Amino acid sequence: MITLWELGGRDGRRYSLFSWRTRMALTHKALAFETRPVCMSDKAAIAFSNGKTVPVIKDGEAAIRDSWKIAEYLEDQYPQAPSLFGGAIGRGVSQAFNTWVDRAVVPAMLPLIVADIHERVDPRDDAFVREMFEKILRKTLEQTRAERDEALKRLGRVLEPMQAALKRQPYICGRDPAYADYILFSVFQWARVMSPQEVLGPEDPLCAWRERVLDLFGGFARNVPTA
Ligand SMILES: N[C@@H](CCC(=O)N[C@@H](CS)C(=O)NCC(=O)O)C(=O)O
Repeated sequence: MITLWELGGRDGRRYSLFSWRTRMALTHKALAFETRPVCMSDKAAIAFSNGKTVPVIKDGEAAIRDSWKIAEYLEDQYPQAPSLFGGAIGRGVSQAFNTWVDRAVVPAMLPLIVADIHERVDPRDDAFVREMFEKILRKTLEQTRAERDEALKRLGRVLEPMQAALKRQPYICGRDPAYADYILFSVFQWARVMSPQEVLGPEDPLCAWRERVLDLFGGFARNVPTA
């Protein structure tokens, strides 16, 4: 049994976007796992990983931190299970996509939902989360709330290439979903779990794609506590 350490929010919410990549990867590979919710401010709980971020997994004696490293570990350790990358080229393209999502999509989503996130974190994380995000964004959470319309437009501009791609194929990975889908999906699941705002219009091809991913594995990602 694999153990996954991830962020726990109010009312059982699991909101770490990077941990959602790992959740989806483990489920794609049909690997059994249990989860341990941790507070963002509780670095002692994950000190064994020699780092300060989740996700972390433990598989037997192996402890792995960082969602990308975990995906590579699972692919290499469990080659008989359904592939996350579809070979060396797919692994390389997925790594490039991971970098684009982390550097372009995550920063575009953050200001839109950060105030809602703050309202739903574990109360013990309240001050830690406010301080961290206000430092990153160089503005108060209240300011981000006032600037949401602009943030939503910016997110739409960043996502336009994916809207175009998903008009041509049902998944980021083509005919069937795999790890690159979970990379992008994690950003929308983060929003879905922590913010009551709808960030995608009903006509957006990304909306239909998100619904398809939510339906995967018997509704694994759909049937969780959300905002
Ligand atoms: N590149 C890392 C990023 C992990 C990350 O930033 N995780 C966040 C939660 S979603 C975290 O643990 N933040 C705590 C902190 O920065 O103190 C990955 O892909 O796993």
